[in-house]
Amino acid sequence: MTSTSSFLIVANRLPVDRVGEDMWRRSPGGLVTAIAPVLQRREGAWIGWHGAPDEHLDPFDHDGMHLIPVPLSRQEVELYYEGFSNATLWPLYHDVVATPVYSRVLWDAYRTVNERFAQAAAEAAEPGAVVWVQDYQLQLVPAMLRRLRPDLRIGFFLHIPFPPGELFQQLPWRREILEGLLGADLVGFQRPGGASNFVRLCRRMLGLNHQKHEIYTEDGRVVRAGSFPISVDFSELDTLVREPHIVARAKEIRAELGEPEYVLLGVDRLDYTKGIGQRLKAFGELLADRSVKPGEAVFVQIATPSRERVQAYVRLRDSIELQVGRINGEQGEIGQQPVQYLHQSYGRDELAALYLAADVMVVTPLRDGMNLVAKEYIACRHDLRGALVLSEFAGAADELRQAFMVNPYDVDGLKRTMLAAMRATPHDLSRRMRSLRRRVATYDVDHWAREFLTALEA
Ligand code: GDG
Repeated sequence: MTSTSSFLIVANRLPVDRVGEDMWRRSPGGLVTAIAPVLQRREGAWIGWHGAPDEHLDPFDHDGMHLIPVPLSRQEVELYYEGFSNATLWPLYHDVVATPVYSRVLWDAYRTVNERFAQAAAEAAEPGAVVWVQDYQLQLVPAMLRRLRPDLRIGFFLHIPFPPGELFQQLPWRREILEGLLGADLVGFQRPGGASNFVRLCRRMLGLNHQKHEIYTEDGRVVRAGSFPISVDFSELDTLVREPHIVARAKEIRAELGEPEYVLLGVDRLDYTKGIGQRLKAFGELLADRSVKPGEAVFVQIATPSRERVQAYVRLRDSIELQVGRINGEQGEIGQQPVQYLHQSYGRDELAALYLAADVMVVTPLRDGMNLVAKEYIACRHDLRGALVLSEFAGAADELRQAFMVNPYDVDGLKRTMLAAMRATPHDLSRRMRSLRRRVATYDVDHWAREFLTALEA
């Protein structure tokens, strides 16, 4: 019998990575940074997969957090995680920019694994506990958990976009997903549009009445939907980039790149939703038509390896690497490659130094729940220099109005905007950056977690 907690996080992954036999390190990333302090304060527990298939682990403590591992078999990783989560839901929720796979075998695995997470949460929660379920991999958990434990207060937050009905209706299990989410007391989305899509679908598909964002369920409950835009730990990044070793490293990066006039930067998981091909195409054309002179600018693209066993990601990698090779082959010179492509992941410090070294941060997703990279860049630019080029299709576009906004599907528009960002005056840049920083400093990740939990417990 494990001990029970009054506050639980349920997420696909535990907030730790293994760094050796029984040695763990807190994973990087906003969610963990945001939630860890809340968890420590409330002596809560985190339920999630520990990252290794076919392995059962007992609950353990790390860094003041109680962690409860949920086992997944190798086949479940393939069917539930790589399959239904990342080959069905991920593309469907991102405007079908890749074709979703609809397979009953994948769905069955998704249901089975969601049931296991719900069971684990039901066992770990003390009477009346608050349970916060995270993201698209676990959309059935709220209803499954409520069936097991009607006494709990259950919140759900979706980190990715929630699509309009025209797309969502493709899903053969659309009713089951909506009913799964309705098990929560509060369903949170990144943008107001996601919340409205959800409410409308509940009316249209399930015939439920609602008033604004309060939905009345058949069992007489009221489920609230709302938007809670996630953010970054502004002050942590702001402090980090002022450290001498980061400042020195940023200078060194520019020197290693050959002291170009402009450094452009992209930082993304290698994912087809991020619009990496679109921005490279625009940059390649700027070089080809000599709007940007040889040697004048370098584009650094960090593409962190991601979901490498999912077919669409294998194809994407090939196509990006072909594109980079073409641009460098046609526009480069000996000792001078206009695109520096790095298919690797980096430590926090190196990333911060890159943000500080970049004149233009290029964030061009075709669809994105929020996009934390855009906010991280802003948090790092206390010097009020640097330009953010930002896609209209990122959740962050709602808040970051002073960025150089683009439609990533419009190559000419993208070229014009990237050039405008490069050529902007210091006065224009500092005016924009000051206002962007005010926004991100006020609405940081701590604000996000507090807003959600206050609404859930109200
Ligand atoms: C999902 C939604 C939503 C990237 N490479 C490295 C590295 N990163 C870090 C970035 C940033 C995070 O990963 C990526 O966050 P994003 O928000 O940009 O994108 P997703 O991974 O797609 O996140 C998204 C988010 O959830 C939160 O709700 O905003 O819309 O898709 O923090 O810095 N970090 C390190 N090394 C790398 O190489 N250390």
